[in-house]
Amino acid sequence: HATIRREDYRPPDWLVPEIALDFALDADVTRVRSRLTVERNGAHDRPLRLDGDELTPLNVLANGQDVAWRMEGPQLVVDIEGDRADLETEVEINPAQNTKLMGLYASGGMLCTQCEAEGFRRITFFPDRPDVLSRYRVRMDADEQRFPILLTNGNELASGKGEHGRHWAEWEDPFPKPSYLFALVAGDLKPNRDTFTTMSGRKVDLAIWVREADLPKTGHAMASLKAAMAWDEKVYGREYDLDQFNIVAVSDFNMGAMENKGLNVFNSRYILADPEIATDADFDAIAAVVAHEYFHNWSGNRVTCRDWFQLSLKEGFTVFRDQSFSADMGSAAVKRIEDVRVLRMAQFPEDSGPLAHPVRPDSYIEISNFYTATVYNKGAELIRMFHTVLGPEKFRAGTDLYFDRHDGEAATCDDFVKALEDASGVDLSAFKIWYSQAGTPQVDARIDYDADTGTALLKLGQRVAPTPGQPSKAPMPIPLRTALLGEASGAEIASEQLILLDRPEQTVRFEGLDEAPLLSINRGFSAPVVVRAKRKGDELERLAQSDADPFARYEAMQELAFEALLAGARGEAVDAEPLIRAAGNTLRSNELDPAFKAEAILLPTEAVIAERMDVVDPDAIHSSREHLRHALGSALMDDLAKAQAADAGSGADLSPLAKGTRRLRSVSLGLIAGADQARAAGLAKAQFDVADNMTDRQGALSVLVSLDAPEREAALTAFYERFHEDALVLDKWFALQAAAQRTDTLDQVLTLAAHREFTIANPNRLRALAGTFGVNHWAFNGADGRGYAFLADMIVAADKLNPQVAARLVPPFGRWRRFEPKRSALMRSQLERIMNTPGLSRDVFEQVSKSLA
Ligand code: DPP
Ligand code: ZN
Repeated sequence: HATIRREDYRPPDWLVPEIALDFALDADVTRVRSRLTVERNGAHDRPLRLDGDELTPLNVLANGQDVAWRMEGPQLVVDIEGDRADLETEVEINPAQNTKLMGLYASGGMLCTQCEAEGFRRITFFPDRPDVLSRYRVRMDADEQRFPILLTNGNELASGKGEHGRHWAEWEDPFPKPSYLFALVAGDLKPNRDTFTTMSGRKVDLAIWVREADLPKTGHAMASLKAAMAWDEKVYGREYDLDQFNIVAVSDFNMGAMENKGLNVFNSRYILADPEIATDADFDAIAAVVAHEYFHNWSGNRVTCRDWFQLSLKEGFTVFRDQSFSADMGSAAVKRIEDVRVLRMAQFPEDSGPLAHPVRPDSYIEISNFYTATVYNKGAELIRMFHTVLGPEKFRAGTDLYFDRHDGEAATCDDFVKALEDASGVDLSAFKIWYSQAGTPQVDARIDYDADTGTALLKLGQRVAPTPGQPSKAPMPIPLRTALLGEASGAEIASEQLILLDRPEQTVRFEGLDEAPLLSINRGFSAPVVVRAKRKGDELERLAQSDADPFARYEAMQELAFEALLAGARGEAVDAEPLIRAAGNTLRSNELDPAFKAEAILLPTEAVIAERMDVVDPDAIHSSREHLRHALGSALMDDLAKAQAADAGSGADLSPLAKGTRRLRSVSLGLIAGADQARAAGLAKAQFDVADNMTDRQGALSVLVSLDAPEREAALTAFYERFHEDALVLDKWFALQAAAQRTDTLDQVLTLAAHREFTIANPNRLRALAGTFGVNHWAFNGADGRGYAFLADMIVAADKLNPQVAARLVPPFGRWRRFEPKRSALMRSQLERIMNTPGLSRDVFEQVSKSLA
């Protein structure tokens, strides 16, 4: 399998300013005829090379004449006379047998496409790279009864009836776009229609297309879309540019959603919601993903990527944009905590393991493997640092210039930074190392205080551990929002400043202090780093109580929890009292909102604790965490019971207060269960039984699944009977059981894998069972290695159908070097078993070979 390198980038030999596609659609045999207008790009005599994947040309014509052509591997190669030609090809494809879900495929009776990153080459021969931008004209022809709705990018020009019960439609997309943004949908769909009037007064027709029965569940997605359109006008000055905007929900989808120009295609889990079937977190995720895909219309579509190494140009920026949108729609503080939690759970392990890569990778074997937390979430943190350093006005001037300068172009990460620099007059060149250097920096901080002179010296140091291909690291610019609090007063005695740590070691001096300082550093998580601060005895407890920055306050609670958890995991004496006092004060506070309280008392996950251990012993980590849950639960039982009993009102109330109250209910229930299983089982079953919403129901069940109580089976059965016909809710039923903290979780997962409703062909179902189990730290890492064997079996089986989704299951194995020797060997042998499987895909090969390297 060949490695593609960023340094090998060359501009395309041939451009394709126009393409006309003609689809005779059918589930089993779809005929695709395409006519490309090709133009030689620069002076050269190289042939036209068109990418194909599992395609056989039935017919190739140049300027209407037969022409000599050849296949070189999967590529169609044609020698073209002159600098311009019309190149026609014809192929037949089989959507029903397309289990990779890339290109044109069938899902639940409809036909749909996924082309990012390299799926268009499975539909027709084309230079399938993002720097070839074309104007598309598309004709679709299909059986009217089976496929009454025909959609593609842009605007519809004409439609009509054909013979033999067929009908057709012709569309045109006026905006040149790369092939990865092409989309087509044909099916029996019904629209939820609405309109949006843009800031310049243009009316846009909006439609969300779903199966008729799902129409009542599209209201939240539509409201989110309209909010996102208004927000992008207000915050970024970006207006929508077509007369229509269509979204289609499909139930078989590799990703979350896809930003195809004017025709977003969504995994149905990010569209369909009502309080009966969707949790508050689902509602929030829908708003975020709808906004994300909409925001791509500018950050990704109008300005696209030159090559796939620049993926973070659109993804990091667009994640930052959707995070800011969600922050503005609800509690910014809680949103920031959630985003950092995701970063720590998904990105930090990536950055410290064998699959570590920079935000702008240098090489890949299969680009699908680089839709990662590093490219997305660390990429967003990088954009956030630009925003922090420049301030909102200069940042906005920079993005205005970026969109203006590169509209209609395929740009690079360097182009983005250059636009920020040119608009702001600020030199950001030092920050570019964040694009190229992998690994999470560790910042060490210590304060030396001299009471006589009222002076404090903040001593900072940084280092980045080696990552694959990058044995030695350079210092990085790390912006740290920092303040000092008085040890006695708790007041801010040195107001917040932005410290730029850009050398290996640095000292910052504070003067005129009249009391000993406490250090509040990396407020708001201003840099994506690990901070190790040398703390005084009760410093964390004081910060947890007094810090005015909500993130720093949360962080102090997390650090208190870590101190206890790590001591327990190492077999040392545990002092849980500081955390118990801080959590008690948090629960009893009249100022803090319930959503913040829930975040603050939530213990770090076992996988995150493992990240902090030199040698991972999952049993020791699990028992340490269980002990701490027990200690917290017993000490705070009354406060927790009160929070669990709090009335959140109607399940239809999606206000921040109602959502926060529900969240705190279930988090409290989890801690109660740590101390008193029987009491928790009773409370959980009651919460489950009276619930009028999925948040309370799922929250109760997520606690019950780990208990040995009759209520467990009763609730699981009731849940199944009520919801088994709803695929998205059934996914929850599978996932909840795969996440259970029990000694028999693997056995239950094996039983579920044989359940008649389980299938590896549906990505959501596979992720619900195998994906969830893979991140169930204690169960997956069972000492006998059967968990490893199960996941390896799943990867091998899924790889035969859908390599992209199979490869996503590999990362938990990448931790093998960190584990105690027995588990380490067991994990490694499963990786080797996968590696030795005949016919392994490029996707899984890359992830497994890198994990073993
Ligand atoms: N659909 C994916 C996303 O929006 C890839 N573009 O992030
Ligand atoms: Zn995206």
